[in-house]
Amino acid sequence: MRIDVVSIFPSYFDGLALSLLGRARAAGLLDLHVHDLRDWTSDRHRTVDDTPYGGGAGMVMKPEPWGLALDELAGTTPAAAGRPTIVFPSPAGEVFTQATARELSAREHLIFGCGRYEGIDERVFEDAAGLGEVRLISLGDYVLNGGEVATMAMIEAIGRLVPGVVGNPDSLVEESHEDGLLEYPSYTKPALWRDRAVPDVLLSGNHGAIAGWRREQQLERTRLRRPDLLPTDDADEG
Ligand code: 6GU
Repeated sequence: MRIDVVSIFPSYFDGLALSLLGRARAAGLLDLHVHDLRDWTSDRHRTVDDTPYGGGAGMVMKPEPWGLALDELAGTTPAAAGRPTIVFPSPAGEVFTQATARELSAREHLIFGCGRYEGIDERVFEDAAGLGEVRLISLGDYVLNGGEVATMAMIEAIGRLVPGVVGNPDSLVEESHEDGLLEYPSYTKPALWRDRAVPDVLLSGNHGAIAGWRREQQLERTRLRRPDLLPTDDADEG
């Protein structure tokens, strides 16, 4: 998979050289390129923002550098891949979930456009639709200062689903959100720590009982912490 990121703060993405994703990049599984939006400006001050038409607080990102950047990067889509998917992190977008991560992990070429200030001139999104599939995606209902941290989160969630990135694929299936429920609690040695014992069933060697206990724990935690994730009880309706 090829991933391009456009940002006015490219050093935010230095962390992608670390750990699992760093290893995936070194192994050639993830071809990640980070770009400075100002490289597509041509004025002496490398200007990327201006005041909003219609007035209001803050600044808006100018369309011209974005248009040039996206034209150029869409031209780097691997020949076999067709058109890129262009993601603009935005609190006004669709909410990112594990299903979104799974969907985007199957793409050959992702381009992330990180906005700052009050956002990007709306025509950039319309214009980019001529280059590929445009997605405005939010991490959730709170406000960040720009798209960089959201892009980091999305790249990590997407990248670990690319085949080969996570060494043992079994470890992908027993996680929170993969089956629509929160993950069961985990324990390791010692069996007794600060007067707290590991649940007996986990020491029993009874695999059926362990699987049953883990399922109950998943349901109970999901009921307590994230009841919105549980299937609705149709029997109560109509
Ligand atoms: Cl994707 N961007 C910004 N600026 N704020 C956010 C967000 C994205 N998701 C949640 N808050």
